[in-house]
Amino acid sequence: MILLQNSVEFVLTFFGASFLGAVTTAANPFCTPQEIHKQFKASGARLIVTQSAYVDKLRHEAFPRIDAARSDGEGSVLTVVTVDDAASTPEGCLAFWELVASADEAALPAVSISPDDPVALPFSSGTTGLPKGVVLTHGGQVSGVAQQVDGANPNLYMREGDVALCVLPLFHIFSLNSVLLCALRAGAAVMLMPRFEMGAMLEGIQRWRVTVAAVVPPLVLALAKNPALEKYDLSSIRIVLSGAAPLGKELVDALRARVPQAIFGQGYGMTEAGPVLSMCPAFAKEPSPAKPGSCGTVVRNAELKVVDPDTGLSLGRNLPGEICIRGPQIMKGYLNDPEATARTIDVDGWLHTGDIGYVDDDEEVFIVDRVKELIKFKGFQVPPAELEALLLAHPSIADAAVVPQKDDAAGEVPVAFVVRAANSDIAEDAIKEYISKQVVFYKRLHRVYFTHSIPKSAAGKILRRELRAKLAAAETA
Ligand code: 4UW
Repeated sequence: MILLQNSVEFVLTFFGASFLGAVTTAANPFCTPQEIHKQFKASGARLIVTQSAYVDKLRHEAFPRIDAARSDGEGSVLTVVTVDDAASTPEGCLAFWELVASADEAALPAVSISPDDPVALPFSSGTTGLPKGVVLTHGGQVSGVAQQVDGANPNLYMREGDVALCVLPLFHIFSLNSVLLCALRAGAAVMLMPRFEMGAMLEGIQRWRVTVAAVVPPLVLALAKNPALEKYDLSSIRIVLSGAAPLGKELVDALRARVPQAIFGQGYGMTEAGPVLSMCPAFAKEPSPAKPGSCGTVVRNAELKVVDPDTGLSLGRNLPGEICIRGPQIMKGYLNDPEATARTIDVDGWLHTGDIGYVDDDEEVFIVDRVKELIKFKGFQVPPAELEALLLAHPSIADAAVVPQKDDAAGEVPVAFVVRAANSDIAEDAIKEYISKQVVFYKRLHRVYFTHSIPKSAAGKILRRELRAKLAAAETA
Protein backbone atom coordinates (compact mmCIF):
# COMPACT_ATOMS: atom_id res chain seq x y z
CA MET A 1 0.00 0.00 0.00
CA ILE A 2 1.24 3.45 -0.92
CA LEU A 3 0.02 6.04 1.57
CA LEU A 4 1.78 9.08 0.20
CA GLN A 5 1.26 12.43 -1.35
CA ASN A 6 2.74 12.84 -4.81
CA SER A 7 6.49 12.32 -4.47
CA VAL A 8 9.42 10.55 -6.12
CA GLU A 9 9.04 7.84 -3.50
CA PHE A 10 5.48 7.22 -4.70
CA VAL A 11 6.73 6.77 -8.25
CA LEU A 12 9.69 4.58 -7.29
CA THR A 13 7.54 2.39 -5.06
CA PHE A 14 4.92 1.93 -7.75
CA PHE A 15 7.43 0.96 -10.43
CA GLY A 16 9.53 -1.10 -8.03
CA ALA A 17 6.54 -3.12 -6.91
CA SER A 18 5.30 -3.53 -10.50
CA PHE A 19 8.74 -4.77 -11.55
CA LEU A 20 8.60 -7.46 -8.88
CA GLY A 21 5.12 -8.56 -9.87
CA ALA A 22 3.65 -7.09 -6.70
CA VAL A 23 0.37 -5.18 -6.71
CA THR A 24 0.09 -1.64 -5.42
CA THR A 25 -2.97 -0.13 -3.81
CA ALA A 26 -2.65 3.60 -3.26
CA ALA A 27 -4.68 5.29 -0.55
CA ASN A 28 -5.30 8.91 0.28
CA PRO A 29 -3.10 9.83 3.27
CA PHE A 30 -5.71 12.36 4.39
CA CYS A 31 -8.19 9.55 5.03
CA THR A 32 -9.07 8.61 8.59
CA PRO A 33 -7.45 5.53 10.18
CA GLN A 34 -10.76 3.65 9.76
CA GLU A 35 -10.97 4.47 6.06
CA ILE A 36 -7.34 3.48 5.48
CA HIS A 37 -7.84 0.29 7.44
CA LYS A 38 -10.82 -0.71 5.29
CA GLN A 39 -8.71 -0.46 2.15
CA PHE A 40 -5.72 -2.10 3.84
CA LYS A 41 -7.83 -5.04 4.91
CA ALA A 42 -9.83 -5.43 1.72
CA SER A 43 -6.69 -5.27 -0.42
CA GLY A 44 -4.71 -7.70 1.73
CA ALA A 45 -1.76 -5.29 1.74
CA ARG A 46 1.37 -6.58 3.49
CA LEU A 47 3.60 -3.54 3.49
CA ILE A 48 2.86 0.17 3.69
CA VAL A 49 5.08 2.93 2.33
CA THR A 50 4.22 6.23 3.95
CA GLN A 51 5.46 9.40 5.61
CA SER A 52 6.30 9.59 9.33
CA ALA A 53 3.44 12.04 9.79
CA TYR A 54 0.90 9.33 8.93
CA VAL A 55 2.37 6.49 10.99
CA ASP A 56 0.13 7.38 13.93
CA LYS A 57 -2.86 6.57 11.76
CA LEU A 58 -1.42 3.07 11.35
CA ARG A 59 -1.03 2.66 15.10
CA HIS A 60 -4.83 2.61 15.34
CA GLU A 61 -6.02 -0.54 17.11
CA ALA A 62 -7.49 -2.02 13.94
CA PHE A 63 -4.05 -2.45 12.36
CA PRO A 64 -1.55 -5.22 13.16
CA ARG A 65 1.44 -4.20 15.27
CA ILE A 66 4.13 -2.32 13.35
CA ASP A 67 7.36 -4.26 13.39
CA ALA A 68 10.47 -3.71 11.33
CA ALA A 69 11.27 -7.41 11.48
CA ARG A 70 10.25 -9.23 8.32
CA SER A 71 6.60 -10.07 8.06
CA ASP A 72 5.71 -13.38 9.67
CA GLY A 73 3.65 -14.23 6.59
CA GLU A 74 0.52 -14.43 8.68
CA GLY A 75 -0.28 -10.76 8.64
CA SER A 76 0.01 -10.40 12.39
CA VAL A 77 2.77 -7.82 12.08
CA LEU A 78 2.86 -4.91 9.71
CA THR A 79 5.92 -3.69 7.81
CA VAL A 80 5.95 0.08 7.46
CA VAL A 81 8.51 1.98 5.39
CA THR A 82 8.79 5.73 5.85
CA VAL A 83 10.22 8.02 3.20
CA ASP A 84 11.45 10.89 5.40
CA ASP A 85 14.93 11.60 6.58
CA ALA A 86 16.27 8.33 8.07
CA ALA A 87 17.17 10.13 11.32
CA SER A 88 13.50 10.70 12.05
CA THR A 89 12.23 7.21 11.22
CA PRO A 90 9.49 6.33 13.72
CA GLU A 91 9.93 3.38 16.05
CA GLY A 92 9.43 0.04 14.38
CA CYS A 93 9.55 1.45 10.83
CA LEU A 94 12.13 1.04 8.08
CA ALA A 95 13.74 3.99 6.30
CA PHE A 96 13.04 4.11 2.56
CA TRP A 97 16.32 5.74 1.52
CA GLU A 98 18.37 3.46 3.75
CA LEU A 99 16.80 0.46 2.06
CA VAL A 100 17.52 2.01 -1.32
CA ALA A 101 21.14 2.68 -0.39
CA SER A 102 21.71 -0.89 0.75
CA ALA A 103 19.85 -2.54 -2.12
CA ASP A 104 21.66 -4.39 -4.86
CA GLU A 105 20.00 -3.90 -8.21
CA ALA A 106 21.90 -6.86 -9.63
CA ALA A 107 20.18 -9.09 -7.07
CA LEU A 108 16.72 -8.29 -8.43
CA PRO A 109 14.87 -11.59 -8.54
CA ALA A 110 13.79 -12.74 -11.98
CA VAL A 111 10.01 -12.85 -12.04
CA SER A 112 7.77 -13.77 -14.88
CA ILE A 113 4.79 -11.49 -15.27
CA SER A 114 1.89 -12.23 -17.55
CA PRO A 115 -0.19 -9.43 -19.10
CA ASP A 116 -3.18 -10.76 -17.19
CA ASP A 117 -1.48 -10.29 -13.79
CA PRO A 118 -2.74 -7.45 -11.59
CA VAL A 119 -0.51 -4.42 -11.12
CA ALA A 120 -2.67 -1.73 -9.52
CA LEU A 121 -5.60 -1.87 -7.15
CA PRO A 122 -7.31 1.50 -6.88
CA PHE A 123 -10.56 1.62 -4.91
CA SER A 124 -13.83 2.76 -6.42
CA SER A 125 -17.47 2.39 -5.51
CA GLY A 126 -18.40 1.82 -9.17
CA THR A 127 -22.09 2.03 -9.92
CA THR A 128 -23.35 0.99 -6.48
CA GLY A 129 -22.36 0.12 -2.90
CA LEU A 130 -19.13 0.47 -0.97
CA PRO A 131 -15.63 1.07 -2.39
CA LYS A 132 -14.17 -2.05 -3.97
CA GLY A 133 -10.71 -2.95 -5.19
CA VAL A 134 -10.49 -2.44 -8.96
CA VAL A 135 -8.12 -5.03 -10.42
CA LEU A 136 -6.07 -3.38 -13.17
CA THR A 137 -3.61 -5.60 -14.98
CA HIS A 138 -0.20 -5.06 -16.57
CA GLY A 139 -1.75 -5.70 -19.99
CA GLY A 140 -4.64 -3.38 -19.27
CA GLN A 141 -2.46 -0.49 -18.17
CA VAL A 142 -0.03 -0.94 -21.06
CA SER A 143 -3.00 -0.98 -23.46
CA GLY A 144 -4.57 2.05 -21.81
CA VAL A 145 -1.35 4.04 -22.06
CA ALA A 146 -0.84 2.96 -25.68
CA GLN A 147 -4.37 4.05 -26.53
CA GLN A 148 -3.51 7.55 -25.36
CA VAL A 149 0.09 8.23 -26.35
CA ASP A 150 1.30 5.61 -28.85
CA GLY A 151 0.92 5.17 -32.60
CA ALA A 152 1.42 7.30 -35.67
CA ASN A 153 -1.13 9.83 -34.48
CA PRO A 154 -1.18 9.75 -30.67
CA ASN A 155 -4.43 11.02 -29.19
CA LEU A 156 -2.77 12.72 -26.21
CA TYR A 157 0.33 13.93 -27.97
CA MET A 158 3.27 14.23 -25.62
CA ARG A 159 6.94 13.88 -26.47
CA GLU A 160 10.42 14.40 -25.15
CA GLY A 161 10.72 17.99 -24.00
CA ASP A 162 7.18 18.10 -22.67
CA VAL A 163 6.68 18.67 -18.97
CA ALA A 164 3.49 17.30 -17.42
CA LEU A 165 2.00 18.90 -14.33
CA CYS A 166 1.30 16.22 -11.73
CA VAL A 167 -0.66 18.02 -9.02
CA LEU A 168 -3.70 15.73 -9.03
CA PRO A 169 -3.18 12.97 -6.49
CA LEU A 170 -1.46 9.85 -7.78
CA PHE A 171 -3.73 7.65 -5.65
CA HIS A 172 -6.43 8.51 -8.21
CA ILE A 173 -6.24 6.76 -11.54
CA PHE A 174 -6.43 9.95 -13.65
CA SER A 175 -3.07 11.12 -12.33
CA LEU A 176 -1.43 7.69 -12.12
CA ASN A 177 -2.34 6.61 -15.64
CA SER A 178 -2.91 9.66 -17.83
CA VAL A 179 -0.26 11.85 -16.21
CA LEU A 180 2.52 9.69 -14.77
CA LEU A 181 2.44 6.59 -16.97
CA CYS A 182 1.57 8.42 -20.18
CA ALA A 183 4.18 11.13 -19.67
CA LEU A 184 6.95 8.65 -18.91
CA ARG A 185 5.95 6.45 -21.85
CA ALA A 186 6.12 9.47 -24.15
CA GLY A 187 9.52 10.50 -22.76
CA ALA A 188 8.15 13.64 -21.12
CA ALA A 189 9.19 14.97 -17.71
CA VAL A 190 6.80 15.08 -14.77
CA MET A 191 6.56 17.95 -12.32
CA LEU A 192 5.44 16.34 -9.08
CA MET A 193 3.60 18.48 -6.54
CA PRO A 194 2.83 16.93 -3.15
CA ARG A 195 -0.37 18.95 -2.82
CA PHE A 196 -2.30 21.72 -4.46
CA GLU A 197 -0.98 25.09 -3.45
CA MET A 198 -1.72 27.86 -5.92
CA GLY A 199 1.43 29.96 -5.53
CA ALA A 200 3.81 27.01 -5.64
CA MET A 201 1.99 25.53 -8.61
CA LEU A 202 2.14 28.74 -10.67
CA GLU A 203 5.78 29.17 -9.67
CA GLY A 204 6.52 25.62 -10.78
CA ILE A 205 4.70 25.97 -14.09
CA GLN A 206 6.73 29.09 -14.87
CA ARG A 207 10.06 27.70 -13.68
CA TRP A 208 9.86 24.28 -15.29
CA ARG A 209 7.95 25.42 -18.39
CA VAL A 210 5.05 23.02 -17.95
CA THR A 211 3.47 22.16 -21.29
CA VAL A 212 0.70 19.71 -20.36
CA ALA A 213 -1.56 20.59 -17.43
CA ALA A 214 -3.87 17.85 -16.19
CA VAL A 215 -6.63 19.43 -14.11
CA VAL A 216 -10.08 18.92 -12.64
CA PRO A 217 -12.88 21.49 -13.03
CA PRO A 218 -12.51 22.99 -9.50
CA LEU A 219 -8.85 23.67 -10.30
CA VAL A 220 -9.88 25.43 -13.51
CA LEU A 221 -12.29 27.51 -11.41
CA ALA A 222 -9.59 28.39 -8.87
CA LEU A 223 -7.20 29.39 -11.66
CA ALA A 224 -9.79 31.41 -13.54
CA LYS A 225 -10.66 33.38 -10.41
CA ASN A 226 -7.10 34.01 -9.25
CA PRO A 227 -5.76 37.49 -10.06
CA ALA A 228 -2.20 36.33 -9.24
CA LEU A 229 -2.17 34.44 -12.55
CA GLU A 230 -1.15 37.59 -14.40
CA LYS A 231 2.11 37.74 -12.48
CA TYR A 232 3.31 34.43 -13.89
CA ASP A 233 4.52 33.41 -17.30
CA LEU A 234 2.24 30.54 -18.28
CA SER A 235 3.02 30.73 -21.97
CA SER A 236 4.62 27.26 -22.00
CA ILE A 237 1.26 25.49 -21.49
CA ARG A 238 -0.02 23.99 -24.72
CA ILE A 239 -2.58 21.48 -23.37
CA VAL A 240 -5.08 21.83 -20.53
CA LEU A 241 -6.59 18.39 -20.01
CA SER A 242 -9.60 18.32 -17.67
CA GLY A 243 -11.49 15.30 -16.42
CA ALA A 244 -13.11 13.44 -13.52
CA ALA A 245 -16.15 15.76 -13.53
CA PRO A 246 -18.04 17.88 -16.07
CA LEU A 247 -16.29 21.02 -17.34
CA GLY A 248 -18.65 23.83 -18.34
CA LYS A 249 -18.05 26.10 -21.32
CA GLU A 250 -18.22 29.27 -19.18
CA LEU A 251 -15.41 27.97 -17.01
CA VAL A 252 -13.22 27.22 -20.03
CA ASP A 253 -13.89 30.66 -21.47
CA ALA A 254 -12.97 32.27 -18.14
CA LEU A 255 -9.56 30.60 -18.08
CA ARG A 256 -8.89 30.67 -21.81
CA ALA A 257 -8.35 34.43 -21.69
CA ARG A 258 -5.44 33.86 -19.26
CA VAL A 259 -3.78 31.06 -21.25
CA PRO A 260 -4.79 31.93 -24.81
CA GLN A 261 -2.19 29.72 -26.51
CA ALA A 262 -3.39 26.49 -24.83
CA ILE A 263 -5.79 23.93 -26.21
CA PHE A 264 -8.54 23.16 -23.70
CA GLY A 265 -10.24 19.81 -23.75
CA GLN A 266 -11.60 16.96 -21.71
CA GLY A 267 -10.95 13.32 -21.19
CA TYR A 268 -13.59 11.01 -19.82
CA GLY A 269 -12.35 8.40 -17.41
CA MET A 270 -13.56 5.89 -14.87
CA THR A 271 -11.31 3.84 -12.59
CA GLU A 272 -12.91 0.57 -13.78
CA ALA A 273 -12.44 1.54 -17.44
CA GLY A 274 -8.70 1.46 -17.01
CA PRO A 275 -9.39 4.52 -16.96
CA VAL A 276 -9.85 6.44 -20.22
CA LEU A 277 -12.95 6.01 -22.40
CA SER A 278 -12.61 9.07 -24.56
CA MET A 279 -10.13 11.88 -25.12
CA CYS A 280 -10.26 15.28 -26.78
CA PRO A 281 -9.14 14.90 -30.44
CA ALA A 282 -7.66 18.41 -30.37
CA PHE A 283 -4.80 17.00 -28.25
CA ALA A 284 -3.73 14.62 -31.03
CA LYS A 285 -0.56 14.89 -33.09
CA GLU A 286 -2.84 15.48 -36.05
CA PRO A 287 -5.54 17.35 -34.19
CA SER A 288 -9.16 17.75 -35.07
CA PRO A 289 -11.49 20.16 -33.31
CA ALA A 290 -13.80 19.29 -30.41
CA LYS A 291 -17.00 21.03 -29.44
CA PRO A 292 -17.44 22.80 -26.10
CA GLY A 293 -18.62 20.36 -23.44
CA SER A 294 -17.49 17.35 -25.43
CA CYS A 295 -15.49 14.58 -23.75
CA GLY A 296 -13.74 13.80 -27.01
CA THR A 297 -13.82 10.63 -29.07
CA VAL A 298 -13.44 7.03 -27.95
CA VAL A 299 -9.85 5.90 -27.52
CA ARG A 300 -8.53 3.67 -30.29
CA ASN A 301 -8.82 -0.11 -30.23
CA ALA A 302 -11.80 0.10 -27.93
CA GLU A 303 -15.51 0.02 -28.60
CA LEU A 304 -18.05 2.37 -27.09
CA LYS A 305 -21.81 2.08 -27.26
CA VAL A 306 -24.82 3.78 -25.73
CA VAL A 307 -27.67 1.59 -24.53
CA ASP A 308 -31.19 2.12 -23.26
CA PRO A 309 -30.74 1.53 -19.50
CA ASP A 310 -34.11 -0.26 -19.30
CA THR A 311 -33.95 -2.55 -22.33
CA GLY A 312 -30.17 -2.79 -22.80
CA LEU A 313 -30.62 -2.21 -26.54
CA SER A 314 -28.15 -0.03 -28.44
CA LEU A 315 -29.23 3.48 -29.27
CA GLY A 316 -28.42 5.57 -32.33
CA ARG A 317 -26.50 8.80 -32.50
CA ASN A 318 -27.56 11.79 -30.43
CA LEU A 319 -29.78 9.64 -28.19
CA PRO A 320 -28.80 9.64 -24.51
CA GLY A 321 -28.39 6.32 -22.73
CA GLU A 322 -25.92 4.42 -20.59
CA ILE A 323 -22.36 4.55 -21.92
CA CYS A 324 -20.63 1.15 -22.21
CA ILE A 325 -17.01 0.45 -23.12
CA ARG A 326 -15.18 -2.68 -24.24
CA GLY A 327 -11.48 -3.17 -24.87
CA PRO A 328 -8.20 -4.54 -23.54
CA GLN A 329 -7.78 -1.65 -21.07
CA ILE A 330 -10.77 -2.22 -18.79
CA MET A 331 -10.46 -3.76 -15.33
CA LYS A 332 -10.29 -7.49 -14.84
CA GLY A 333 -12.98 -7.15 -12.20
CA TYR A 334 -13.55 -6.15 -8.60
CA LEU A 335 -11.31 -7.88 -6.07
CA ASN A 336 -13.07 -10.82 -4.41
CA ASP A 337 -16.46 -9.62 -5.59
CA PRO A 338 -17.77 -11.69 -8.52
CA GLU A 339 -21.33 -10.38 -8.08
CA ALA A 340 -20.32 -6.72 -8.37
CA THR A 341 -18.07 -7.64 -11.30
CA ALA A 342 -20.93 -9.41 -13.10
CA ARG A 343 -23.20 -6.40 -12.53
CA THR A 344 -20.62 -4.11 -14.13
CA ILE A 345 -19.04 -6.19 -16.94
CA ASP A 346 -21.64 -8.17 -18.88
CA VAL A 347 -21.10 -11.59 -20.49
CA ASP A 348 -20.07 -9.94 -23.76
CA GLY A 349 -17.30 -7.98 -22.05
CA TRP A 350 -19.04 -4.58 -22.01
CA LEU A 351 -18.34 -2.44 -18.97
CA HIS A 352 -21.44 -0.48 -17.94
CA THR A 353 -20.39 2.92 -16.66
CA GLY A 354 -23.55 4.19 -14.97
CA ASP A 355 -23.05 7.43 -16.92
CA ILE A 356 -25.73 8.76 -19.23
CA GLY A 357 -24.49 10.31 -22.43
CA TYR A 358 -24.67 10.30 -26.20
CA VAL A 359 -22.39 10.25 -29.23
CA ASP A 360 -23.03 12.97 -31.79
CA ASP A 361 -22.66 12.99 -35.58
CA ASP A 362 -18.94 13.77 -35.29
CA GLU A 363 -18.25 10.81 -32.96
CA GLU A 364 -17.93 13.10 -29.96
CA VAL A 365 -19.06 11.83 -26.55
CA PHE A 366 -21.20 14.04 -24.31
CA ILE A 367 -22.08 13.12 -20.73
CA VAL A 368 -25.41 14.45 -19.52
CA ASP A 369 -26.23 12.61 -16.30
CA ARG A 370 -25.27 9.77 -13.98
CA VAL A 371 -27.53 6.84 -13.09
CA LYS A 372 -25.08 5.38 -10.61
CA GLU A 373 -25.10 6.33 -6.94
CA LEU A 374 -21.68 7.97 -6.96
CA ILE A 375 -21.29 11.58 -5.84
CA LYS A 376 -18.29 13.58 -7.03
CA PHE A 377 -16.97 16.37 -4.82
CA LYS A 378 -14.30 18.23 -6.80
CA GLY A 379 -13.72 15.03 -8.76
CA PHE A 380 -13.22 12.95 -5.57
CA GLN A 381 -15.44 9.90 -5.13
CA VAL A 382 -18.04 10.03 -2.38
CA PRO A 383 -19.89 6.70 -2.17
CA PRO A 384 -23.37 7.33 -0.66
CA ALA A 385 -23.54 3.74 0.66
CA GLU A 386 -20.56 4.41 2.92
CA LEU A 387 -22.16 7.49 4.50
CA GLU A 388 -25.55 5.76 4.73
CA ALA A 389 -23.98 2.87 6.65
CA LEU A 390 -22.44 5.32 9.13
CA LEU A 391 -25.73 7.19 9.51
CA LEU A 392 -27.69 3.99 10.10
CA ALA A 393 -25.23 2.98 12.81
CA HIS A 394 -26.28 6.06 14.84
CA PRO A 395 -28.89 5.15 17.49
CA SER A 396 -30.87 8.35 16.86
CA ILE A 397 -31.28 7.66 13.15
CA ALA A 398 -33.96 5.28 11.86
CA ASP A 399 -33.28 5.59 8.14
CA ALA A 400 -31.13 7.66 5.81
CA ALA A 401 -30.20 8.30 2.19
CA VAL A 402 -27.31 10.34 0.79
CA VAL A 403 -27.54 12.05 -2.60
CA PRO A 404 -25.65 14.73 -4.54
CA GLN A 405 -26.68 18.37 -4.50
CA LYS A 406 -25.36 20.71 -7.21
CA ASP A 407 -22.70 23.15 -6.06
CA ASP A 408 -20.86 25.85 -7.99
CA ALA A 409 -17.45 25.31 -6.42
CA ALA A 410 -17.38 21.54 -5.90
CA GLY A 411 -19.67 20.40 -8.71
CA GLU A 412 -21.61 18.26 -6.26
CA VAL A 413 -21.77 17.98 -2.48
CA PRO A 414 -23.19 15.08 -0.44
CA VAL A 415 -26.39 15.83 1.47
CA ALA A 416 -28.46 13.47 3.60
CA PHE A 417 -32.15 12.78 4.02
CA VAL A 418 -32.61 11.46 7.53
CA VAL A 419 -35.53 9.86 9.39
CA ARG A 420 -35.06 10.38 13.13
CA ALA A 421 -35.55 7.42 15.46
CA ALA A 422 -38.67 7.54 17.64
CA ASN A 423 -38.30 10.09 20.46
CA SER A 424 -35.06 11.46 19.02
CA ASP A 425 -34.61 15.16 18.32
CA ILE A 426 -31.08 14.92 16.98
CA ALA A 427 -30.08 18.13 15.17
CA GLU A 428 -28.43 18.71 11.79
CA ASP A 429 -25.13 19.88 13.30
CA ALA A 430 -24.80 16.82 15.52
CA ILE A 431 -25.23 14.53 12.53
CA LYS A 432 -22.75 16.49 10.43
CA GLU A 433 -20.19 16.37 13.21
CA TYR A 434 -20.74 12.65 13.79
CA ILE A 435 -19.91 12.01 10.10
CA SER A 436 -17.03 14.51 9.90
CA LYS A 437 -15.15 12.68 12.62
CA GLN A 438 -15.15 9.45 10.68
CA VAL A 439 -14.43 10.49 7.10
CA VAL A 440 -11.95 12.38 4.93
CA PHE A 441 -12.90 16.04 4.28
CA TYR A 442 -14.57 15.57 0.89
CA LYS A 443 -17.08 13.05 2.23
CA ARG A 444 -18.50 15.45 4.83
CA LEU A 445 -22.23 16.13 4.70
CA HIS A 446 -23.12 19.64 3.63
CA ARG A 447 -26.80 19.53 4.57
CA VAL A 448 -29.14 17.23 6.46
CA TYR A 449 -32.82 17.27 5.55
CA PHE A 450 -35.17 15.62 8.03
CA THR A 451 -37.99 13.62 6.55
CA HIS A 452 -40.64 11.08 7.60
CA SER A 453 -39.60 8.34 5.23
CA ILE A 454 -37.05 7.47 2.56
CA PRO A 455 -38.66 6.60 -0.78
CA LYS A 456 -37.81 3.02 -1.77
CA SER A 457 -38.67 0.58 -4.53
CA ALA A 458 -40.56 -2.64 -3.85
CA ALA A 459 -37.17 -4.35 -3.64
CA GLY A 460 -36.07 -1.90 -0.94
CA LYS A 461 -33.70 0.16 -3.13
CA ILE A 462 -33.54 3.86 -2.31
CA LEU A 463 -35.24 5.89 -5.05
CA ARG A 464 -32.42 8.38 -5.39
CA ARG A 465 -33.91 10.00 -8.44
CA GLU A 466 -36.91 11.11 -6.38
CA LEU A 467 -34.68 12.64 -3.73
CA ARG A 468 -32.54 14.39 -6.33
CA ALA A 469 -35.70 15.73 -7.98
CA LYS A 470 -36.88 17.02 -4.59
CA LEU A 471 -33.61 18.92 -4.16
CA ALA A 472 -33.75 20.31 -7.68
CA ALA A 473 -37.36 21.45 -7.14
CA ALA A 474 -36.38 23.17 -3.88
CA GLU A 475 -33.53 24.95 -5.67
CA THR A 476 -35.70 26.36 -8.43
CA ALA A 477 -38.56 27.23 -6.07
N1 4UW B 1 -17.09 14.71 -17.54
C1 4UW B 1 -18.08 14.33 -16.71
C2 4UW B 1 -15.88 14.08 -17.52
C3 4UW B 1 -15.72 13.02 -16.60
C4 4UW B 1 -16.80 12.69 -15.74
C5 4UW B 1 -15.15 11.38 -15.31
O1 4UW B 1 -13.11 8.53 -9.90
P1 4UW B 1 -13.54 7.82 -11.13
O2 4UW B 1 -13.68 6.36 -11.10
O3 4UW B 1 -12.54 8.08 -12.31
C6 4UW B 1 -12.27 9.30 -12.90
C7 4UW B 1 -11.24 9.26 -13.94
C8 4UW B 1 -11.01 10.34 -14.73
C9 4UW B 1 -10.01 10.41 -15.76
C10 4UW B 1 -9.03 9.51 -15.91
C11 4UW B 1 -8.02 9.60 -16.93
C12 4UW B 1 -8.15 10.71 -17.84
O4 4UW B 1 -7.32 10.88 -18.78
C13 4UW B 1 -9.19 11.58 -17.69
O5 4UW B 1 -9.29 12.56 -18.60
C14 4UW B 1 -8.84 13.80 -18.32
C15 4UW B 1 -10.08 11.46 -16.66
O6 4UW B 1 -12.84 10.31 -12.57
O7 4UW B 1 -14.92 8.48 -11.53
C16 4UW B 1 -15.58 8.10 -12.71
C17 4UW B 1 -16.76 8.97 -12.99
O8 4UW B 1 -16.42 10.37 -13.02
C18 4UW B 1 -17.25 11.05 -13.95
C19 4UW B 1 -18.14 9.99 -14.57
O9 4UW B 1 -19.35 9.92 -13.85
C20 4UW B 1 -17.33 8.73 -14.36
O10 4UW B 1 -18.07 7.53 -14.40
N2 4UW B 1 -16.40 11.69 -14.97
N3 4UW B 1 -14.71 12.17 -16.30
N4 4UW B 1 -14.92 14.49 -18.33
N5 4UW B 1 -17.97 13.35 -15.81
